[in-house]
Amino acid sequence: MAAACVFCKIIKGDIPSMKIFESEKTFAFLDIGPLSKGHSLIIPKHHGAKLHDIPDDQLAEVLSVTKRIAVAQNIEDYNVLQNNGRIAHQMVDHVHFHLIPKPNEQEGLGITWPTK
Ligand code: DGP
Repeated sequence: MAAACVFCKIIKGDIPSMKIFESEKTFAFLDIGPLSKGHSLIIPKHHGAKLHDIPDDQLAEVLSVTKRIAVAQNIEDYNVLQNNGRIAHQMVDHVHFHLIPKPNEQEGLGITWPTK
């Protein structure tokens, strides 16, 4: 745990979040600024800024949980994204995997388009 880390505070419950999953090593919650409905973040409880800072067993479980959430959401199309460093658009220095559903564009807009 890192005292000043926003994601460590979320794990501890000091900052509220919409929790999806929690185990001994892994935590998952909804992104505060979702790019699509169900955009979630899956993180190791071990604090580390970048991918190479995380022990293999923690990384393995994070990826497995990411897959299980995708299956549970029943989504066919999605992106899994993981940023390292400012130039690569990492804003929170605690490793996290984004799971971003890519809804059918018509459904995503909430519009029923005519088929003909
Ligand atoms: P990245 O650019 O890869 O570091 O993405 C960081 C993500 O973290 C961004 O999509 C917004 C999300 N985020 C930042 N602060 C909070 C927070 O306090 N709560 C939640 N749920 N998400 C947060």
